[in-house]
Amino acid sequence: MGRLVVISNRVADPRKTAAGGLAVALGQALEASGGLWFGWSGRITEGGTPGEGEVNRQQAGPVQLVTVDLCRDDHDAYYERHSNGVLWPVFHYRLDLADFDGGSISGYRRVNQLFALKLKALLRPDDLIWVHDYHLIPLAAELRAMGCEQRMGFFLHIPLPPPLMLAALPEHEWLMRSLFAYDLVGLQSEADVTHFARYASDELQARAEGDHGWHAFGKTLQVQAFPIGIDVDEFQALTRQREAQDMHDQLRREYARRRLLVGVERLDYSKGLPQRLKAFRTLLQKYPENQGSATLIQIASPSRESVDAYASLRAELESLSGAINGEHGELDWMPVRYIHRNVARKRLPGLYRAAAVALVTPLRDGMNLVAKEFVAAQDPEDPGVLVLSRFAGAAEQLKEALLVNPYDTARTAEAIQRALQMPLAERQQRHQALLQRIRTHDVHWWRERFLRALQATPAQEKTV
Ligand code: GDG
Repeated sequence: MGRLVVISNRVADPRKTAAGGLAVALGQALEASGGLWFGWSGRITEGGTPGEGEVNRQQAGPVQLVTVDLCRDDHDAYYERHSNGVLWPVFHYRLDLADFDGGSISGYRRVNQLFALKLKALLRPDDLIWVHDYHLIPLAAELRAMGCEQRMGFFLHIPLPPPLMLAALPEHEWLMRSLFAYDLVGLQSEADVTHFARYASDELQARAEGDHGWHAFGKTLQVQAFPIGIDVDEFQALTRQREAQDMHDQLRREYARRRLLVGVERLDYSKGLPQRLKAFRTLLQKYPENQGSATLIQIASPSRESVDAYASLRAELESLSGAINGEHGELDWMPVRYIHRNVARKRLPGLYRAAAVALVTPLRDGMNLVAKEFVAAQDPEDPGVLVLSRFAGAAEQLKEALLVNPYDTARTAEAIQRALQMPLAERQQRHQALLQRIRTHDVHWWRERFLRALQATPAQEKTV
């Protein structure tokens, strides 16, 4: 394999554990090839010129980290308004939350051009290029326009919606056409691949070619599902560490005679948090044995606070958890422990392991790694139960979870009750099957499968 070049909006130092499984997994592949990781520095410069940015270089062992600063205008337009204000909601089926007028296709494109220009100067002819996520969809098209002929792959971490939903994007044709500048596009689930196929044939008049190929604009693009996983070994090692064990022991002591449920996510409207709290409230109302016992620890870590939809969601969650505690709380017990703060990664496995039930109930999610982390952290002798939304990409794989429709709060409450009462033998059986699945399809499997498929793409004319 040639040198691997990874491009993503944010660049993490793979040597730091806080970076998480994806950074570690990509870091390993980058290390093996003496690779390069390129993206935004996280720095915003005041008063800079749009379309320009300082380049920073740093060496992390054998891996080169190269980042670009963005001026305030570029950052707002590309990242906040277009990527997070338009693309994120549309790709999560939330046309109602997309701020189409506030979006900035020109800012989005300008930053992709800036990245392409800075990256091009660093590329070698035999590099293997792997671009990540919705911020950078047109990057390959920009690189091709500058004459780059390397193999290029793209992985979309979020869902790809059905064609008529994508068609709500004023520039959908331009955006989807720009995918044809890649040699390989990886999506999280088979549902996403089906949506791509329908879009490609209906809107772009592309022709299917072979098992995964789509031919249009004189090019063939391979499109396949590569469901992302976690580093199970790394997460289990984290589970055995002191911080996680202390967290676990402390919670087990505190909840010795109670039942603990857990939810962990960024505070995001895709994650179904209000629906989850409502289902939990129904659980307390409908099954009174949970009164004084079932406690939901909900971590909703701060995210994208400058986007309006996130601020109103935050207010809604505060009001709902306050209402549930007001209605059901007792002098010595509160049903919802709602935490709008970031929890240290080292403590998460302890929290997962102490819980009898995890509620992973997004309205739409590319994959959802929390579901997999929860499974990895369980004690196989006495495992907790995963309640999982059928609308998470992970539901295609994790069939032994209790699958729910999060919009149906009554049935979700029933599923939570079933989870709380599940006999040990059934819990063990389900957990064993889930663990085997996340182990076989871990993040290393994902990375290797993607890179192998990228290398195997046929050589062809590169311009689109
Ligand atoms: C996108 C897609 C896809 C969460 N709160 C805290 C914290 N986390 C960690 C979790 C997990 C990660 O963040 C979240 O990953 P998810 O997969 O659940 O969700 P997104 O952030 O939306 O990720 C998603 C993923 O990309 C990968 O392709 O699965 O569908 O939306 O690792 O543990 N970590 C710490 N404190 C927190 O408070 N330390």
